[in-house]
Amino acid sequence: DQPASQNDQATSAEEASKFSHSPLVSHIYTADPSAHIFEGKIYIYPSHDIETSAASDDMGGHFDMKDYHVFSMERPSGEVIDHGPVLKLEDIPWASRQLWAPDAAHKNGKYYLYFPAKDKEDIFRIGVAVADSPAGPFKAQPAPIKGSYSMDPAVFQDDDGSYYLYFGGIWGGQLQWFEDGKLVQGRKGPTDGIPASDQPALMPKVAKLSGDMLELAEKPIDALIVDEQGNPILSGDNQRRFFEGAWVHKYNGKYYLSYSTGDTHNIAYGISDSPYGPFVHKGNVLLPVQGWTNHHSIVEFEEKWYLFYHDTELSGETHLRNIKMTELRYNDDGTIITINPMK
Ligand code: FUB
Repeated sequence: DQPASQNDQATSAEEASKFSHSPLVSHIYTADPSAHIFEGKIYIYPSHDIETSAASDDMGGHFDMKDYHVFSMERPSGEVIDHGPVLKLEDIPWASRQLWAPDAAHKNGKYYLYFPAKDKEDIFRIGVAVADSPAGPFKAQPAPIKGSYSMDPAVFQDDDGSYYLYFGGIWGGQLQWFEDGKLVQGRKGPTDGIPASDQPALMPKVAKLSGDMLELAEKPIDALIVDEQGNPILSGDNQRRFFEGAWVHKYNGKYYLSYSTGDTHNIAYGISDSPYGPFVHKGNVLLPVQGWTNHHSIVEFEEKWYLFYHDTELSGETHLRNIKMTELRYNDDGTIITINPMK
């Protein structure tokens, strides 16, 4: 009934405030946290931000990361253990620079780290590295995943044992340079290839992973994000269109695709009956945080849901971020209660 549920919400909000606004770690800068429950613990796979002399630009040159750390916690608000570094740029044969937002998956006793990096031609590709433990160390495959491009990989494991790879990001993520999976020659800048504002926006890509988790089992297709009328979100609809940082989770049998809107700094989401979409846009999971980028993951642990995200509280610099977590709650109709990180 109404009063009880309002009370419940107040209690949850107080609990949530125990973790929100506190960086999970402060000994290094971390960003883009992808969280999973492996072996009964919370594991977090973030980017490792570092100081750089690279210039700040609309292609994200100032995100110049060179390795990955993994973190674990026995429970929310528990001690955070740093297991890194677990994979270094110099040990990835095909990569040249910029280890951006990773994700991880588990299958048959092996752990897989999916990560973007620029190849020797300075084009983002997605690689995979394998470990026997969720805490690594991870060994990179000799080449990137065939047919992969752009960045921000996220792997969703469905209840039937299928794994789906979502990826893509515009501007510095280079998604706008590709058509039908092929690099279009001559595209160089952050907006070369971005559709006109009255045309459908570029969408995140989705493909099933192969049984060995190392390849795409099919050609990536658009994970379409549509409005309530079923029309694709338009390129000029900056408050709702996909920019980067796709994440998929399942709640009450429905698939939720959440993502960053980039230059409007929201984490928006849509809901679908299928992991391929179309995802009907429903609103925002998270409002803008301190810093330009907004990047998140959503995971269930012991029947509560958590949002992992980052901001720039520790440094005040967009490229030196710190990961955080807070509780995430749903309305009775399955929509997500928007989190305002500034409150
Ligand atoms: O961390 C580098 C890039 O910044 C990520 O890949 C994007 O999602 C944004 O957070």
